[in-house]
This record gives sequence, C-alpha cells and structure tokens, in this order.
Amino acid sequence: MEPPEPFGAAPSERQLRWQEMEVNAFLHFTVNTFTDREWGNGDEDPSVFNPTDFNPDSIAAALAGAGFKGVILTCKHHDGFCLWPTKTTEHSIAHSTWQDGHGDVVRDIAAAVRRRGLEFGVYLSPWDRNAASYGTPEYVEMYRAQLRELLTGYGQIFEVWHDGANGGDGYYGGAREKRSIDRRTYYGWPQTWDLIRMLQPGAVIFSDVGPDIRWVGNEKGIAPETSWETDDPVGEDGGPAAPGDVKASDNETGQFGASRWLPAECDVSIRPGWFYHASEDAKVKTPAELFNIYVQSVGRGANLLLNVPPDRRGQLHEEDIQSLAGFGKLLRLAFRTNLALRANLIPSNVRGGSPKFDAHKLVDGDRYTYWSTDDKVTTPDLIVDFGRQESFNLLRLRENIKLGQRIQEFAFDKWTGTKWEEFATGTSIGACRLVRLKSPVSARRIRLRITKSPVCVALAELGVYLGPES
Ligand code: FUL
Repeated sequence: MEPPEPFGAAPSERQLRWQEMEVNAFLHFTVNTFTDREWGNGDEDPSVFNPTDFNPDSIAAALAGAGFKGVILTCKHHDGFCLWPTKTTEHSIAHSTWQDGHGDVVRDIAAAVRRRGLEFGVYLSPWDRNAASYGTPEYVEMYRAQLRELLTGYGQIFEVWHDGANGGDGYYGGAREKRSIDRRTYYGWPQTWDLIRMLQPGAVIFSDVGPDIRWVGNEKGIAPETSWETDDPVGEDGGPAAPGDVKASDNETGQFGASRWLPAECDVSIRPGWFYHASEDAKVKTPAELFNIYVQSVGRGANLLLNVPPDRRGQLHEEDIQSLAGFGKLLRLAFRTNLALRANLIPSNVRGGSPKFDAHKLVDGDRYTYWSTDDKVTTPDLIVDFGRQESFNLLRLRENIKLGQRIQEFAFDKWTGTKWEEFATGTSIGACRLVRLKSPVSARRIRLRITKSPVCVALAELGVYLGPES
C-alpha cells in the first residue's frame, strides 16, 4: 500500500530536528547584567562585565534537569559587547579585566551545555550601538565576520538567532547619534544566510521571517489557538517582509497551505526583563505559569524559547532554579502515563486495510509512523476504548509532519453510557497539539473525530493524560 502524497510545504531535515527539540533556553547575559539595563548604549567600559563567580556547569545542570534540549546565548546584544575574544572589534571580553582578558563566555557555555547533552546556539544582534561603522557596508562585513568566528570556532551550532530590533540611537564609536537603516536591504540577508548554510548546514536560522523558523509575533511565549506551521510572511505595509519589518499578526497564526514550511518559535523571559535585575527576583514565573506557557506554545505546534538570565555572579538565581525544577517536574508528571496505550483503538478506516497505517502507530512513541486512511476518507474517526472508567484532562495529538500539515479541525467526544457527547474541539495540529481541559473528564470510551481536512490524515500520536490541574 502506497503512503499518502505529502500535502503542501513540508519541513527540511534541519527543521524536523529542531521541531523535535520543543523546549530550548535563552541566556541573556552581557554588560546590561551589570549596568541594570535592558538595552546598553554601546559606550560601556568592557570591564563592567565582571561576573564574580561564573559557573556555566551549574547553569547547564539546571537547564538539563528541567528537560531543555538546547541553549542559545546572546553572544552580542544591541550594545555590541562581544562575549568571545573576537578579532573584529575591541569592544569585547578580551579587553575587559575579567579573567585578565582571557575569558570566553561563548566557549565556556557551549562546553558546559554540551557536557549535559544539550545543543548550543548563538544570538548575534544585527544592530550594534557600539560599532563606528554601523550603517555602512563595512559593518555588514563585520557582522558576517563575527558570524564566521562563532560558526567556525565553537563546534556544532543548532540555531542562529537574528533579532529584529534594528537601528536607532547609539554610541557608534563616539558619534552618539541616531542611525536608521533600510531593514529590507541594508543587511543583505540572503548572502548572510548563504554563509550560515555553508558554515553550519545543520543549523536552523531564526528571524522574524525565517528562513527556517519564524518569530511568533509576540514576546509572551504564546502562539494563538490556531497556529499553522506554514506561512508566507509579508511586511508591515503589505510589501516584502524582512527581519524587523513583518506583519506580526500574520506571523502569529501563519497560514494553512502557505508555500513555506516556517514553524513558529515563542520567546519569553522567566522574568519581566530579558536581562537579570535584582529588583525582579520576586517576579519569576512560577512552574504553573511556565506549564501554561508550554501548553500554549509547544502545545500549538511551536517551540518554546524560555529566557533564564544569569545574574552578576554568572549563575542562575535561586528563584529561577527552583522554578525551572518545578516546571521540569510538572512536565514529567503530566506525560508519565498515556491512557491510550492500554486502550483498544478502533478507527473508522485504515489506509488499504494495511497494518503499516493502523491505529497502533498512534501509541508507538514514534513521531513519524502514523495512522492513515484511504485517499477519499478525509474525516475519519477513532474510538479509544479504555475498557474501564478513566479520568484525564490533557490530550496530545501529532501529525506526521513529514507529509505536511493536513488536518484543519478535529473534535473529541466522550461516551456517556447512552450517547456521544462532545467535550473539546480544535484546529491546527502539526508537530504537536495539546488540548487542556478546565477540569478532568471521566469516560470509558472517547472518540476523536477529524472534522476538516483537504486530504486523508497522517496522524502520528494520540496521548491521553491526567496532567496538572489548570
Ligand atoms: C528583542 C530585543 O530587543 C530584546 O532585548 C531581547 O533580546 C529579545 C529576545 O529580542 O528584540
């Protein structure tokens, strides 16, 4: 029996690998940590950067313990200070008194997270408020040279993160003026992305517009209820899109059937700010808040990029460590027991009647084996018979995204003893859809109905759990 034809755009290998990661951490750390600012001006003395007890292993341990898969470090934020000894500027760690100018935070964080089995990625701000050349073609060459250093000197990189904040006031080598650039043309993004592809072919590239990963359009860590894996971004005025010039509302939802596979990343900080401020120690998000964010990001087909900023010691603050540990525990508990594993699964149709596409593929733990139906059957259903009364409040669905995003709407019913009664409906599924119920539902049998899909289904996972209360 032939597998179904893929529908529309499909992910590249590097996008697939990234989507499997689901939860990554962001580390915002630079001179701002020491000046108590969110955006440095670019005139900071490099010696301001002076962690008193830098401990990358403790940072990596806290992140690994909470289940993070990758870590992205702000190697250079808008202030231009480089956390590695770059040859491109004197505004770097090599010109700081910290570790007598021999320190390299990029090297140390990369090594520590890899020791814990996590992958390492880089954030390099295109906007540089220190560089005298900012605004000229020379600066674009410098930005590319910095990328080249980061992408050749620090092992395998899983993600390259280009920020969308571009141009404005700054120090600019003493000029202290406002510099505006044309966001669409100045940086020559296509050439820069070619360079990244050449140096790190496995890395995904994030920006407001991709080319691999799109910004979700807000900094709350939340994708909308309906969020498609495909998108054709447009600029704020409806013209071509570029980093820093994108219609954020379109980015949030994506579009069903768009020409590019462009999954969303939801970035958010565990604290109100991106950098560490002692005044925010009492404002660290709780494990329950983080779990809610997870449900609304990963559970809507996106990845979560959670920022946890190191403090002036160069470690995560105890409040953040505790919250991360609690979040990790909630995740482990939530998905510990899949009630569908022991259930009898009764599909209304199986593609060609073939065991290759039967409903057991939904519970085999493999994201790419799948239940599929005959080409003509686009709205099948599946009865999940637990054989006894079970309570649950969290359901997980995954499509085999190698065949594109296919399903547009679905519903869940429970058997009351005399009839089927709908208890949840949903839209986009893609890599992951979580349905979280306000209170647990009890039933002997439930039914999944696919209610809208232009083509036959390719559903890879069904999970039924009793997770944390909402
Ligand atoms: C924004 C930046 O301006 C913030 O400082 C932070 O780095 C955030 C992740 O992206 O555009």
